[in-house]
Amino acid sequence: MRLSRYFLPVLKETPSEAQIASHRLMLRAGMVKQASAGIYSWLPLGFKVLRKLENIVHEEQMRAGHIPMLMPTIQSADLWRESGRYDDYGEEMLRIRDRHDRDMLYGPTNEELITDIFRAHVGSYKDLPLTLYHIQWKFRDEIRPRFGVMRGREFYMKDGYNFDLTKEDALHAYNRHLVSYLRTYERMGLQAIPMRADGGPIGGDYTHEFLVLAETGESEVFYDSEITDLRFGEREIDYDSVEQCQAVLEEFTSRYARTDETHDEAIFNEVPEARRRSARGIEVGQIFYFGTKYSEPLGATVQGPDGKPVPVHMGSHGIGVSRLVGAIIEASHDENGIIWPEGVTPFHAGIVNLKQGDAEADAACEALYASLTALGLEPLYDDRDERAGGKFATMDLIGLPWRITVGPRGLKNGVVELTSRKTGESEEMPPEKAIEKIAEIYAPHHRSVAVEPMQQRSFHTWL
Ligand code: P5A
Repeated sequence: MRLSRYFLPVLKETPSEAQIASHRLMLRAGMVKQASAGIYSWLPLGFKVLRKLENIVHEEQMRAGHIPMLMPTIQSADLWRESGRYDDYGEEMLRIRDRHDRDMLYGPTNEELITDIFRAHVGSYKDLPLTLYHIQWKFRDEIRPRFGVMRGREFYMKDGYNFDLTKEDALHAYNRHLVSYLRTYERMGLQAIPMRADGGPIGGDYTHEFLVLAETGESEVFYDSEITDLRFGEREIDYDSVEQCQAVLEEFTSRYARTDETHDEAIFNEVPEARRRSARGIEVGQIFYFGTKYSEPLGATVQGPDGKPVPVHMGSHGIGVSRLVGAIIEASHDENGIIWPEGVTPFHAGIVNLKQGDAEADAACEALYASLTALGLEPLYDDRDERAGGKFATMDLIGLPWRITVGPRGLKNGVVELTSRKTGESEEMPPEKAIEKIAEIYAPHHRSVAVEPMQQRSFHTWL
């Protein structure tokens, strides 16, 4: 993309309504624009990051064997009356009446709708296990929407639902989600710690939230500092293996880590004092096991091996995709702007032409642009007729991990400059070498998805 042809409405001034860094930077970098309280338009740069996160979520869900679909945003109130949640959900539910006076609502979550689909189409235990998911906009009429996309009213969520014959099978689905979430967040450059939490309006008393530690986080958390040393890393996992998934769950949840809702001072005090931490965190996901809470009232049963109908055991599992954009920035920025982790950056590298209009500099930039593009990478070329300082400030603000600076003086010596946004370190090298380095850096993020051929096909149709 050439910046002269892009739509990147960066702001010079810091918007006064933004209280935290991620909100400020998303507005300044022209990623979002508020449409009304807690509701945002995603401008091209923000939309690109949102799509990158969405793709990572799809890849990791399919890798775990979960099946993508799409449910609507508007739901009928009738199903929610069947589960008893229509009245329970309270003011956060946006209720709508259509022209026929039917009660509708903008879905805050989809347990009822998916259970209705299940009961209509699945009748035998032989069709289990089954996990369906979608990534769709949700609406919660939060009393205090704030911090930009972090606590929105309209927000983008991946929500998945597992259906199993027994509690044991459903707990495997729970563990499988925990493993796939650990992978998902690490690919986004984040450490998200699973912590025992409260079921809230979704229900069940077995649930973990995933928290990114950050001073500006809305949740108060208590944990054993040892937990921050754990990494999922590159390990291979068989998602069908009950033992392997259970082992990961045990590794990541055996140390004390709880949100304030479930915090227990007496148990916490058993952790050696030097390792006891209380801090704040951003909740970027939550997994639940709630048994037959929805399947019983909605009559979602299957015929068991003995021919008798049994209600299925269920759980639901959510990732806050739009909130993650803010969480990543909160975890990765400095005084000059955003610093995107390589796995989610909207463009792979920026090209800054120090002397637009100089034949040699223009030609070198065009050649770099063409080479990066040919490698399947997306460069952002600042081809505007602006002074160098302004171009650098924009690149720092929008946070691309790598910048190639091209100027007539360097070109005389056959070099360009490659700069890391994270460390600020620059190195001069011939243009071909810069391309080679960037290609090497991004190679791991371009790995093909190791999923079944069938799933791989459906995955590719997503891109
Ligand atoms: C699990 C999936 C659920 O709704 N039902 C379907 C379950 N869980 S949850 O914890 O309530 O939400 C899942 C994740 O969505 C994000 N989230 C939000 N993001 C932005 N603005 C909001 N107002 C908001 N509310 C929830 C969180 O990341 C949460 O973990």
